[in-house]
Amino acid sequence: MLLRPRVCRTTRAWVLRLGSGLVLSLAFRAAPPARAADTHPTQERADRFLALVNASYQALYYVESEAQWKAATDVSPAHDASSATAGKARAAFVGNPALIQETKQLLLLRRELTDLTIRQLERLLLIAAESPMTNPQLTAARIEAETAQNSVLNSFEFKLAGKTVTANDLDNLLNRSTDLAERRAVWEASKTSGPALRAGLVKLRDLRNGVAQEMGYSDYFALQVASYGVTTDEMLKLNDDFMRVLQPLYLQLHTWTKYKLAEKFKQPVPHRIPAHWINNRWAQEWDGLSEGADLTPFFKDRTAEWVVKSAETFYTGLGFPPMPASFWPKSDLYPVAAGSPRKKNSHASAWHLDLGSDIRSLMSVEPNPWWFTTAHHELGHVYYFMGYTHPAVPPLLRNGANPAFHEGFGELTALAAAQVPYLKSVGLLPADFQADDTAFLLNNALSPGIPFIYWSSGVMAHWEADIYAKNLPANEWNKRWWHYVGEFQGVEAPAERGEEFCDPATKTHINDNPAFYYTYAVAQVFKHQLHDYIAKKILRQPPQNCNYAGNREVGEFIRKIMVQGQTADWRKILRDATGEDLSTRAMVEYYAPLRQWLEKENTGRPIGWK
Ligand code: X8Z
Ligand code: ZN
Repeated sequence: MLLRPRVCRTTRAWVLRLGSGLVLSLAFRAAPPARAADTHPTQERADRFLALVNASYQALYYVESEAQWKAATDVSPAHDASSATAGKARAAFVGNPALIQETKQLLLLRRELTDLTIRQLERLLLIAAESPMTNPQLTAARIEAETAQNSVLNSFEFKLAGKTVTANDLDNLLNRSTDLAERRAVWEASKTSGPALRAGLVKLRDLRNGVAQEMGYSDYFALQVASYGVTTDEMLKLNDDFMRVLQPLYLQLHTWTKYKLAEKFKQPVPHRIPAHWINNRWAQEWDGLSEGADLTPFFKDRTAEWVVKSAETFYTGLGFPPMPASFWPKSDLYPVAAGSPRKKNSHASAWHLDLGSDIRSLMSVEPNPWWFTTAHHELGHVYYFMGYTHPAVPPLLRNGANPAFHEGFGELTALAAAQVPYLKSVGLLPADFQADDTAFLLNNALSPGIPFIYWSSGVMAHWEADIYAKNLPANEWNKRWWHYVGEFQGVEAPAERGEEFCDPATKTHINDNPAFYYTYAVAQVFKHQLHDYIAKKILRQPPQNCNYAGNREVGEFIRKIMVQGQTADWRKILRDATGEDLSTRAMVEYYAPLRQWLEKENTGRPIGWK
């Protein structure tokens, strides 16, 4: 949990049975293994050290991941206790002061080391910084507090009118209810986990900051952005730039949406959109408003199993191997049967348990468009795990080039699977389906598309920076949260929300993947760059209307990025693949045709909420 908390277990893995010719045939260019005759003594020292560290890290990682998997899929005091114990065992190794000291000493001699070696050592310091045993009491306290928080989060029971409801139930109700009183009750029920999680989060803020400070970081946010090689201010500026560039489109979408919702609910047009009018519990995406692109009816005869299988077919069609056979029996893919006492985490995640071939996903898939998208996202992670699991990538570097690459592959998969020609080719849409291109582009812009940026780059990034980097007093947390929701998203709570609620804590990541969420915004931008390249340069089709299905050249393009894992700087990997630095260009171009349409629709309406 501590290394890379649970949402997408992007750091976990090892020697996948490279069953596929595809993965084996890689033209992988890592640093060549050093030969005894010409190896410098410092390099030899580092090689011996890293051989031991990689093997032990991988072994302890598996023990911890297995314990965390049990705790997340079947919450119980015994599973929590095992998870905390396994976490402490791993910390005792990766955070060991002798290990930290040797890593630092070797890094002082970096001129005598290969690039691959330096990358492993730097990564090791980041891993150690999550659980530094220079302060064993602090690290143990953090592990215990993280475990306790996950236990509350994963076993929380939502109640609606006195009855227990699942997260899927809440989402399904918000998707279909047109009764504002009912919607408000559902929305309020969805916020009841906040007070239960508040005390734990207050405690964790201090423990996380304390742990980060132990290794010289100013705070926990600074430690997390270090995996991109940037500072907190640089990361916030990057995200603010995304919002600035997309602002004209967002204001048009916001205006169109509030008029649409006011009409739907027969209400006056508000300045800001009431949160319970939107289907998503946090208004992070605005589903269900573009009727011409509603795929719900096409899932009527589909099963949840088909949904997951279709995501695997997306990849096998591109020339990737099937997932390891153990994925199916070991994963936990579907909702817990009604009436079962078992409690499991309700948020989708992908896990690389042994940094090898034990790859699993935790979901609660139902046959609907939302889970179709999410299953494709999760399998994007799975195929990245598989891609960088080979001998040329040491376990320490079996990870996304940066965290946004991982989320970006998930989102790229989801975007590609949302294209009309693709949906026809897999038979979800009938071959003679007459698509309204604008409706589909609008749907994409609403979910996840553009509002998501104001949620991720705006509310989530700034609020977490405030609590970690600026130590915002806990009695101001909820006020600041709703201030940002109003400022960035143009959304408001149905009524005043006092400090007792702790609404940010209702979002999974705030608890179990802290100071990470800006990653999803960077992933959106990155996803569009890859998609733009694939559509224009490989498929030679319009990015808004293209079909990846069965194209081996697309598979090869994706694979070449995936196989590198974290063995090269992410900026170089991106530039080598697309010829570009990180840029919103492709994202802006993707939605350009929609902006004109929205401007026409919004003629005469006041734009925005200020
Ligand atoms: O958490 C996720 C994935 C798992 S990494 C399902 N996502 C974010 C969220 O749900 O808030 C995907 C996009 C945003
Ligand atoms: Zn993900």
